[in-house]
Amino acid sequence: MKNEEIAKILFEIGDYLDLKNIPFKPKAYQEAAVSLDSLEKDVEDIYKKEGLKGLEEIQGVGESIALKIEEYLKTGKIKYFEELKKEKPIDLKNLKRIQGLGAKKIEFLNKELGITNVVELKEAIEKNKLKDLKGFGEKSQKNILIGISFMEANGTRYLISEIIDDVNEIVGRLKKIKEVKKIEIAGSFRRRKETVGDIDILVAASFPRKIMDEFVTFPNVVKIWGRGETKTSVRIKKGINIDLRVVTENSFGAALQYFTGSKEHNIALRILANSKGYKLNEYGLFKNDIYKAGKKEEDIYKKLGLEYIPPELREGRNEIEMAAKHKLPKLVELKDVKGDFHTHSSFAGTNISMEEIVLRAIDKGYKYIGISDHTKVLKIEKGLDEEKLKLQKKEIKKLNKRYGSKIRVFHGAEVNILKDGTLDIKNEVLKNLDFVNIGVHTNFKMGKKEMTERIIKAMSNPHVTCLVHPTGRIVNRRGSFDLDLEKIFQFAKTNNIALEVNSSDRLDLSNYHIKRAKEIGCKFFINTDTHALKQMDRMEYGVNEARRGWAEKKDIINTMSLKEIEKYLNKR
Ligand code: DGT
Ligand code: CA
Ligand code: CA
Repeated sequence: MKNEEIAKILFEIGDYLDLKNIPFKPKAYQEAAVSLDSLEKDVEDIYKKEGLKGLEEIQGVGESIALKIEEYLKTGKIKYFEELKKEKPIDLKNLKRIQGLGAKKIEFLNKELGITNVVELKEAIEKNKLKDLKGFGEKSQKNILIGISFMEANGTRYLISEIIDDVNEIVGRLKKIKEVKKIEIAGSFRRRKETVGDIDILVAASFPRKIMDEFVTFPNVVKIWGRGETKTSVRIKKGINIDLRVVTENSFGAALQYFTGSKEHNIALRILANSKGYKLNEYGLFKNDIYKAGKKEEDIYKKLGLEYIPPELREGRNEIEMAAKHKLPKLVELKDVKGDFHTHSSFAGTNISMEEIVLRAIDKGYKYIGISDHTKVLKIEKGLDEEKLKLQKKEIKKLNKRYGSKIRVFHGAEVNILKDGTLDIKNEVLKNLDFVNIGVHTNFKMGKKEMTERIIKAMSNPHVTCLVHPTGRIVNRRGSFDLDLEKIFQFAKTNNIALEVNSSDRLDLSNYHIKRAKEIGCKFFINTDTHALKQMDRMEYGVNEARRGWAEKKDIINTMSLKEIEKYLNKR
């Protein structure tokens, strides 16, 4: 699907127009980009079937943008975009990834200091040049530098959601080669790590050369790093590298184990194997040079006296010790999830109506669904005030009447935690909501003590159900608040406040924190934070993160039956 790549370009066109101080147009491009990115149909299909007219029916796409999409589909380029880039040779894409830098500031830095890319920006900061600029200063100079380091440290890794379509496409093509007997994705992808550095694909086959020959000609491949009998490495259009390894069927399980990693897990496993008189490598498990296992991964763990260890747990924490005692958690699964408590509707400004959310939830087989629009202070969307929440309550009642035999709709909100720890909706209204999510959306930069007190104060409100995206981090874009999480977790446990595992690019809480919070005894919601219908499907990423945090079904509140969850919510 080309939806995403076109959306990215439209977004960038908006940015360049913004730089040029052109009114209205930037927003139009960005709206079209968001709509294209969340579109479920393949834009190329739409164009093939319905032509330009079909494109114009996409929300936010008018004639001029439709023509540009057509041009891209036909030529792989948009001339207008190329010209804009030429006119303003600024590396907007990377500069914008730095936290705290928007188009306006970038334009200003370009005008004042001639900065066109990240390297030049860094040099300017090193020479202390930003500190005396209007609108910047010492503190913001420091923050920008932190933003650059964060980007540099994280920039070359990809979220699984960003690359999954490409990976599936390649695996699909490999499967079609008839010599391929078995195929698995190994590495960090199989461990469902939140970001992956490269993709490791493992194939069992007897004629590796034939497979390598075809692999390097796949349409997505843009560069060949190395090509051998058993291993070939390429780069695909998305920018990520793929290692393809071909092994024999007898070694497939051992190779899968080895290349799944993590390195730390493998080292610990090898030490255990040695202590039991075995030798373990990517070809198999051997005793006195005699092959004992290796065809199936499970057999290796079994022979070593271990319970099977799911890939998500293989991080070299204490999984081997627990597997030896047969005490691994029974990890939560996607199919255990019976509803979603973080969705944003058109009632507060998204493009999806409450009814669409409900229908989609029914479609997914959910037993219940929570609507949780933003409140007042948040101006990005039209944050709801007390009066609007009351109106929304009536609408939700209607939905429950209409769809009550299939699903229960819960009315909630995502209420802002203000700077002083109070909430931006009055208690008398909070009281009447079915659930109350609270989250920090403003004033991110606070001292650790202050921020911790702020959040704890907010959690002290008796109507609160769940603290959403507790640390504020966004993978690859922004670090977490300065926060005493241990305190927050203790308080949440004592006061029965749930914590969110947010399935969007936030992945917040992260797996380390989930594991720790679980040890303390906290409970969680896994939510999608949906702003576009398609995003309701990203529940699996939150489930992945929860699994990596050793969470079981009983730790996750939205795996309860409808009856149980009604009781749970009523207890507030
Ligand atoms: P990534 O790609 O950075 O997201 O992380 P991984 O875990 O996929 O790492 P990668 O692609 O370098 O290697 C894949 C797996 O191969 C890794 O998880 C474990 C195994 N492996 C690689 N190098 C070594 C090594 O030096 N020793 C051991 N024991 N295992 C290794
Ligand atoms: Ca890898
Ligand atoms: Ca690799």
